[in-house]
Amino acid sequence: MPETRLDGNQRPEEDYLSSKLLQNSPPRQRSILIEAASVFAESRRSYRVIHGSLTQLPNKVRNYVEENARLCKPDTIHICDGSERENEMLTYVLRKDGMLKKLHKYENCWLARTDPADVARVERLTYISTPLKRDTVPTPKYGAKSQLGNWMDPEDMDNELNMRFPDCMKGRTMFVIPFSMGPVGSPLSKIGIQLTDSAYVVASMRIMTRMGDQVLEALGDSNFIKCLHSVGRPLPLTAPLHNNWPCNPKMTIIAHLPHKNEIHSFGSGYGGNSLLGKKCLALRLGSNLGREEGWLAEHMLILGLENLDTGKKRYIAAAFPSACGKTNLAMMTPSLSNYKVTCVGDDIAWMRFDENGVLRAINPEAGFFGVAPGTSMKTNPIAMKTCLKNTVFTNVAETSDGGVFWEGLESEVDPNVRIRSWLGDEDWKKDNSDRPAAHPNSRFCTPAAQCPIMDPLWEDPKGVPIDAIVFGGRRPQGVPLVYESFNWQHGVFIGASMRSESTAAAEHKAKMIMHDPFAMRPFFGYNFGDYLKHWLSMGEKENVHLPKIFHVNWFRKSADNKFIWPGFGENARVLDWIVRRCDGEDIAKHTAIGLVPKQDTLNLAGMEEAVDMEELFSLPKEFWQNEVNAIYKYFDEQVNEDLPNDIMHELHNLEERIQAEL
Ligand code: GTP
Ligand code: SPV
Ligand code: MN
Repeated sequence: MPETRLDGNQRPEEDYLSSKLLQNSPPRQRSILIEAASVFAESRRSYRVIHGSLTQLPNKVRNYVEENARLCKPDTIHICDGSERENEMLTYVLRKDGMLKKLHKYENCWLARTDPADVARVERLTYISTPLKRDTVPTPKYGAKSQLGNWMDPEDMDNELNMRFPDCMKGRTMFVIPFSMGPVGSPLSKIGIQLTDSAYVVASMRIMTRMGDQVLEALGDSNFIKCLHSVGRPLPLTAPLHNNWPCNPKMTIIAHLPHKNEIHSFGSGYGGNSLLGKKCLALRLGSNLGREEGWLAEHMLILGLENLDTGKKRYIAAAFPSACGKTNLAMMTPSLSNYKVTCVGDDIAWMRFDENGVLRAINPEAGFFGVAPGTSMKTNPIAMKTCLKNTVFTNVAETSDGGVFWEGLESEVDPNVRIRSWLGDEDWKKDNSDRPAAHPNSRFCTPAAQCPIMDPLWEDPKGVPIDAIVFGGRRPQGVPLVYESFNWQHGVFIGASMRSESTAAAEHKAKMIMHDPFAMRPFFGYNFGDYLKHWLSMGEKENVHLPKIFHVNWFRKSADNKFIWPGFGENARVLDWIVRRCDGEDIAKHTAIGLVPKQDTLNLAGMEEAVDMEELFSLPKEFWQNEVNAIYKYFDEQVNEDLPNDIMHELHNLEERIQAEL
């Protein structure tokens, strides 16, 4: 019996098997009939399975694959097993297609350059479709456009998807990627099946998730999250590709159907648009599952902080918007020698209270998709050491000795090498080029297990106990280095009122201060008002240990437009203050916006450069009045009737304190 399935709704061999004709036939005739059926199947098949076997898939997975093969009409199907051999095959194909180039300077490292029109997440084309609009987004006031997500009616969504997916994989291979977000088999993990026509996506998912046979075994007959992805460029091509990178920016859509646990992504091969386990599953659908099942899916790093003097270890989760420092903090080399940082995760945290009331977090990912520019031996030596083998670099510049280059590596690159920019400019030089060597959102995709400071518990299915939650963003003005919330509810308010300067991680061009509550603005899977209620409800649980909540800002600038705080490893001084607060030390003083370090309680011993602490912690009254007004306007216009009263109450209180105390 061939294992290949048919292009059509029926499976003739099964029709035959179940038919009266077959049942009533004597055994010899029966076997002839079965053979005839398989020959018939062979003649009608529209694709070949070139790797793996459909019959070995759990039934639900097989049906999902076949259904979408009929829809997308790939030439061939490749079921990923996650093996080393398979990866070699894939990189071979990617090299042959001109999508990957080997970086000879390092071990098993690759460079991909995308179509310059496909370089970041596309927030304006990212949709959530639910029968009721209000389940996805609050209704904005005054006819304003929602900044808290894009909703689409399910029927319209159906039409949009039907305009794109039929025949979209013609001439290509459909890869079947079974992947687990979280350790395989952990009760906290979720399994997805991604179908994609991009081998680059397979190579990346292999690094970013646990992928392959063991996932199918763990899945068995259970349900899974359905993730369909196509670059949207069937063969033969009707227009040439740029950089051999297939994509279809005009038709791009990233669609989420939480009520069906489905993701449909079309037209982009880049990062969060195409690696569907990451933002789509782990955050957008994840936050929905978290609400239903009583946990939190957050855009947060998780780090361990050990005090080497006392041996005491704490875990911290921190939410900063995209390209605002999560990877750097998660891998930091502390400038305080009595601390050691270990990394649990750099982008996403799934957290829930365990039976003892302890908030436990897992990192659902298995790799880092980190911002390359700014990463150097000086700023983040751990990331540099992590990404020099088994790594796929995307849109960085290359050096003539087979290495990589990006902004921030100027003093670490051999001055004799020539640089080829991400756009292919040969002999790129800073002084005679008006464009950067690497795209500002260029990335390294590297296995977490390679990171020299991974926490021993990073794959513990129970998760690590969280003592502090930290919010932060890029705030050039007005926001101090660190402050602590008065309590959980005030902490939730601080998360809700986060703002940050836009970055290259999405399509926003100008540098502007955007509201980015909980660093989740592009990633909310459901109505932000309900999300706030979910967070507030955690504070009402009985017999739980609530983490303390803080806000940090590494990015305050002085009048001459320079960062006041040196950041990176020096941020350990702030973490030190945070964990000492968790220990209950009397080192905080009240201000209008929260608790800040008492005079001389931030450990500044041995700092190389003097920092103007007064400026760093100053709270200009006018700035904070404007801030409060901006938050009022945002809550009123954007969250409107869905804003919980407790949050409005916190804003009133902040306004009053600013009036009275600043
Ligand atoms: P995503 O992967 O997009 O979610 O980003 P991220 O939050 O992990 O940001 P990442 O750590 O990659 O940092 C983004 C940029 O900010 C890089 O260019 C860093 O060099 C820079 N950066 C990170 N931490 C600091 C800091 O403490 N101070 C300063 N000045 N820059 C920083
Ligand atoms: C982010 O933008 O927050 C990222 C990169 O982590 S991406 O995977 O493209 O979403
Ligand atoms: Mn991120």
